[in-house]
Amino acid sequence: MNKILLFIFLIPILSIGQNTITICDGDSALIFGNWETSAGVYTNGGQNTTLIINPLPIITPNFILNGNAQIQPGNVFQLTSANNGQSGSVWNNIQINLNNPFHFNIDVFLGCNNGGADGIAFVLQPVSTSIGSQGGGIGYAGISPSFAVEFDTWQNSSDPSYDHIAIQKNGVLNHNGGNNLAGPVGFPPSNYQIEDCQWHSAVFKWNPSSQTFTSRFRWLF
Ligand SMILES: [Ca+2]
Ligand SMILES: [Ca+2]
Repeated sequence: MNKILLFIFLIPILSIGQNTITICDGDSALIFGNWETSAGVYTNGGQNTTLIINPLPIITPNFILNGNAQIQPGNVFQLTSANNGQSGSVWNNIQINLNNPFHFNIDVFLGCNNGGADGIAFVLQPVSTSIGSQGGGIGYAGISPSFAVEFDTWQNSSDPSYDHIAIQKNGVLNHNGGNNLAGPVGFPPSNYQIEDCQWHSAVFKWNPSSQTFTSRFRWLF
């Protein structure tokens, strides 16, 4: 079947040594030796740095769009439209420092048709801002090293029959091997098909002190 692909990636922003630093809400920036998360002007006595928390991340130059990805009104990245054979990615071009925490809360729209595919993934990777994959690869197949939270809406060989979330590493989507770090888990109730024409909230959170990554997904409306 010729399937459409949806996938996403947002790498948190880290900027050092600039007079003005813009970060996404939830990220942090190193300013004069301290990791700051609040907007404001920070000083070391002779030098000032302004930190801006950007509530509209699509207007920053740090996001790189590939394939069929487009910016849509309402601060939205559309990775693919509801047509066959599409793929798209959005990467942030500044790498995050995992010695520091991040907490991203994004909204996800997974379509209106259970016959659509293949899903979306939140991916951390240091390789490139121009890579991706199509179809059942959900955009991150073959990217190594990488860390991906997939929202898989189409059953492939190792997938359960229902839509699911799983955490996979190194661009391997097989849920039966050692690259499957968590899941797959279905969407309640009763392993629901998630293409419900609704926006959903997804949270990705990293705690370097406890070395714990947390992902949450819920209905917004
Ligand atoms: Ca589905
Ligand atoms: Ca799949």
